[in-house]
Amino acid sequence: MTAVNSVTDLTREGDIAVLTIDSPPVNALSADVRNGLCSGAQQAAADPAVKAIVVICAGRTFIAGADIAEFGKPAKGATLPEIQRALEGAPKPIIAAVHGTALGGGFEAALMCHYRVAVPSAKFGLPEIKLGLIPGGGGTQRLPRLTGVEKALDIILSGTPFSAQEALQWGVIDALVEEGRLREGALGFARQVIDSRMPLRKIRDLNDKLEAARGRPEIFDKVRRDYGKKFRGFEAWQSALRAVQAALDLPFEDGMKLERQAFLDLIPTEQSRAQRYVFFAERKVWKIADVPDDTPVLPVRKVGVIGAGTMGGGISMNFLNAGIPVSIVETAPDALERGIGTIRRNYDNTARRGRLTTADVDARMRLLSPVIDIEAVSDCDLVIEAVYENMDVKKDVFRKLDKLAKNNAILASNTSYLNIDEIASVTGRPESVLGMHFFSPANVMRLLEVVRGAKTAKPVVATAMQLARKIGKIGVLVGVCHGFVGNRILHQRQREAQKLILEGAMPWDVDRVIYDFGLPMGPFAMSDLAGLDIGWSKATSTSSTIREILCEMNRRGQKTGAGFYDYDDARNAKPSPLVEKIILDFAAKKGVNRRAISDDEILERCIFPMINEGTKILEEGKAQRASDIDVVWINGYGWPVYRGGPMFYADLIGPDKVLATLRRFEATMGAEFRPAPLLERVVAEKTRLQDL
Ligand code: 3H9
Repeated sequence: MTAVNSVTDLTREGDIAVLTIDSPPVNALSADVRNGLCSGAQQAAADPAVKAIVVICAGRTFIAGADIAEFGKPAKGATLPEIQRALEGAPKPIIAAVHGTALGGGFEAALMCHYRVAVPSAKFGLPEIKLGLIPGGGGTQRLPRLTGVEKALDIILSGTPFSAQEALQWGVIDALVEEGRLREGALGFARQVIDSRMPLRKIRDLNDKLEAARGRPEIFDKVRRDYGKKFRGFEAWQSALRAVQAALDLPFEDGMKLERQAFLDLIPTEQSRAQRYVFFAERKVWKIADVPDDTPVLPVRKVGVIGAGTMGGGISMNFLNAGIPVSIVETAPDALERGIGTIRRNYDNTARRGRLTTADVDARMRLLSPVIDIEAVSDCDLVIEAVYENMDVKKDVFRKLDKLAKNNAILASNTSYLNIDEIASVTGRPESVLGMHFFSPANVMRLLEVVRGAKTAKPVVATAMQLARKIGKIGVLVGVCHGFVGNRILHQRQREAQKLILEGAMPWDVDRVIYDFGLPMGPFAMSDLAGLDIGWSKATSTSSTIREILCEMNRRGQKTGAGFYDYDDARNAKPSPLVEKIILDFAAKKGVNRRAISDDEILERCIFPMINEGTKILEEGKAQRASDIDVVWINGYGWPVYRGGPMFYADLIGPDKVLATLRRFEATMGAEFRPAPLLERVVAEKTRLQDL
């Protein structure tokens, strides 16, 4: 064995050279890996005893892409054209042997090889679009030549990996080899290449699939239609379309140049910087300063869910999907039946869309035990309370759970605002209590706030985080405070939105600004969707807010066909002249002198207090790091990923600007805008919020 460099070595098996890359954790194409790949291939090619070369990776995966952490830094090491010359231009056949995930630049390197083999569990993909980029190593030029333009566009724009079986079917790989025996399989394939004198197959020379798409602009029109909505606000996808178009229109080398330039142009954009930041942020959330990775976790074999309402049902589905049995508890049989019916219907709908088989649905439903008696959760390892949001009701449930739950069971509350420590205080085991705050719809939304109480034990925290991962959520550890991280910040925006419509804006003005900023909907459309009557009661309503007035008029949101907006039968929203009048009358009654409010003010009034609240949360230690706050807002509230989350966004526009604006607002509108001392410090020290 010869070491090519610190991460690559070369061995020989008879007349076949094996170039192995070993750069944990994911063999990303760092400068060292690029150098090793390049010189290793050159050395093997120069060896007269070698007739074919296998490129393979050690560890858990084939090259999983470029090293994202290197982007934006001065270029070092072998360039892509050099790698291309060393692989595709090699005078001897090169075979890529793939296991794990061949993604991005890793997949592109495999496409530079003459042949590809993979184990059945391998996956392939071009996820660059998720980083605000396009493939920059020839993916947009080579893939369409293999799969055809339509399939390639789908792979590039969705960024979703595909299986080795699909790769074989679409002509992306040449053979599947036995699982666990990649090296032997690849060597066997190489032998065949040598013995049958198979040619040096270069994808760049293939033309048939491109020919089939030439003169068919409707392919691109359809993709624009299909992806237009998904990519609202995103920039990179247009470059991806142009690059694939170039594969059709330009000679290969010119297409490569166009792709490369577009890739390089995207690297420094705010969108790509934000998306790369989010990539790392979503991986940092799992790291908890004082709960090391080796903290023991408690086995969770069975889960109890108290409450079969919308939240309880959605929460249960997460565990059923992961194969964990659930006992779901309601006090009344009809409520229980309704809850179970909703779960069944949700699954049936998914099956109708082809995303589950009926057998899958049945298997999940078999794991669900509907029960009336709370005693039934006494054998559960985790019990999640999802009852009415009221401290007394919750305390009552926890008193019962304390009596009947087994030793060491984790007792979790799904509260969205209430004090976990107070809830824990009614039990004799506060160390086993924590919050698991799911977001509605709980079976769909990716975010889970794991709320750590003052006494929550470390293994309990570690278990909740591990479970989050197991059920496909992104778990973010937060501390006890009103509304935790997400809703506490949301409150700032909601308050300003309400003030703005009194001062001069209309709900649809505020919503338009927030929507155009990139969120899925504005605060008023969101209220209409959720129902204006959450927490409202007719008995105590005194027409003291616009919301109360609307509820009193039975304008309670989409479900009643009217709220801040009027809705038609298809639930399309229209600005309501009646609501406009209600707002004007209400403002007049309050003696408010309405004024024109600019879109800029709407945005700053809604967003800057959120940023300020984020820094307060950090000051108080209720979130571990600024990027966790961003992960919460991206995954729980639809903050556009291309703006990186509120804290990252503050850095983009400048913390000094945020501070100055808050000070100006404070001077005219009061203490709600008073800047957090931490924000002042960041500005004074010229540091970044995202690094907190
Ligand atoms: C690209 O290739 C551009 C080209 O077209 C043009 C130029 C050639 N770079 O996710 P995990 C780290 S763009 C640097 O927890 P899993 C990650 O931060 C790139 N670091 O594991 C984490 O570090 P830590 C296209 C990376 O098993 C550790 O590895 N490729 C990279 O759940 C483990 O990661 C992609 O976008 C990277 N490329 O999933 C693929 N990838 O331990 C991105 C991972 O310190 N990667 N790390 O927290 C993934 O999708 C997943 O990481 C993967 C493994 C599926 C590979």
